[in-house]
Amino acid sequence: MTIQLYDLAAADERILFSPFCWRVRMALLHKGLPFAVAPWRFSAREATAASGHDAVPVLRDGERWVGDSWDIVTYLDETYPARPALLPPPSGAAHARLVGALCGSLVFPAAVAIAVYQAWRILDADSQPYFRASREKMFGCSLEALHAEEGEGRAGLARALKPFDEVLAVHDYLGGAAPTHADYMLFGVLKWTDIVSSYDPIDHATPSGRWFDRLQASHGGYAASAPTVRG
Ligand SMILES: N[C@@H](CCC(=O)N[C@@H](CS)C(=O)NCC(=O)O)C(=O)O
Repeated sequence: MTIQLYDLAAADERILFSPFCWRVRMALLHKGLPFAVAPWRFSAREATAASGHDAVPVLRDGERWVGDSWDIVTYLDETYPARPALLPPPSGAAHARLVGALCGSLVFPAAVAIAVYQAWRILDADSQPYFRASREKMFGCSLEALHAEEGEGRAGLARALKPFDEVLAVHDYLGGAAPTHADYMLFGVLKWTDIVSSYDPIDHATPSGRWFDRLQASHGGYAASAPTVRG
């Protein structure tokens, strides 16, 4: 049975934008595992109720449900060891966790200013009140107050990506010559901003911008061809 990936959808169900789901989507492509995407909404969670998880991504592989993007990635490496490793031993897991931690302290705060208000705008009407209330509680301010206009949004993201620019000026990928899950940890966050933002948030002339474009083009241009609010 094909793996099912339950993935957060906008009102337009072709627009799938969750940073955590993008991490998993790139991981599935990396493993070369066929999968089908099942659109999921905050207002309609029944499809994953049996999984015991109240957030996406959730993966269904045969009879097995797996939730949480990190747990899914470790599951994929454990279950499909003959396919390319996402967290290659001995250091792959620690390396990807380090990138995840840098995302948490640097990149997510910059991305939140670009993406959270703009994500609310594209949700289905039934999901919007929940999303607004939960995120305003999480961030302690209105979605509008959180939002950065284009100049400020792009500058904030560029600043957050400086440490990655230093690495990616020398190495094609955070994994070195080829991507690992360390790359997808960062890519997921940037892809979220790329999909929901009315302006292109990424400076494509920087090392991290060129790296983003390389990953966009990978797997037959899979990520590059994903619909965004800009088309
Ligand atoms: N730590 C989780 C976070 C997943 C997460 O927060 N997903 C969001 C969508 S981007 C969600 O489904 N939230 C459910 C909610 O807010 O009720 C992971 O890495 O998978």
